[in-house]
Amino acid sequence: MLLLQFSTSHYCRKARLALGYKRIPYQVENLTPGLHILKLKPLTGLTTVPVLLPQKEGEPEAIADSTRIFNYLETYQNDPPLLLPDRTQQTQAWLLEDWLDESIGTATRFVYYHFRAGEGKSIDPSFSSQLVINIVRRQYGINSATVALASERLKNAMDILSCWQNKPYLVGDRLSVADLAAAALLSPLSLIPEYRQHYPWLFEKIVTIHKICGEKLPPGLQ
Ligand SMILES: N[C@@H](CCC(=O)N[C@@H](CS)C(=O)NCC(=O)O)C(=O)O
Repeated sequence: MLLLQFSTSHYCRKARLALGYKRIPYQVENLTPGLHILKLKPLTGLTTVPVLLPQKEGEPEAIADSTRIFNYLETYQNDPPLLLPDRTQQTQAWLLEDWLDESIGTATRFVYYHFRAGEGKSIDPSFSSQLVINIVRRQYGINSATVALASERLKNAMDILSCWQNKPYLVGDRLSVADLAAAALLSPLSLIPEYRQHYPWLFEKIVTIHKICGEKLPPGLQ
């Protein structure tokens, strides 16, 4: 299998956690932001990574979107499962996964790129890094007002997810799509001191899940 990705994307990390959890061998191809559209548009009709290419006869040519990749991997190899046996719990896990994917992963992006352009500029002040950060900020409309909204959304998310502190998994008694989505989509916050100070439990969970999945720890937690 081949995973088309941006090396720094938290949505690509989400797909890698699932591949790692299932111990499915795969390779990655790192696309260049901007040029990625030329490759992705004809393949999937979309412009986003991750995209998984199973490269096997009888399998789809390309699967775009991290949630679809979860579903595909579950049918490709269901052991160990990403889904929970109890229907009600699995519904809860999908609801959390969707909320993390559509709302919280985006809020993380806003807060992270704002940090990297200001207080966290020293992490990589190089011209090329700051250029990419500024292109992303412009692409997504990241500014003080939208970052304030995203920060509030993240604060709310931390309250909702704080139940995780007292149990190993977000839903049920084994790892699910909800845990993988949370560990990946909140991982960019590992570089931001304010989040590290206020929510140490979150980063312990992120480390644990990365270890379970055999995935390299995100920057800030290595
Ligand atoms: N919901 C999508 C989101 C993927 C996404 O936003 N990917 C970003 C990188 S983090 C991307 O490819 N952006 C490039 C673009 O939109 O052209 C998923 O789960 O795969």
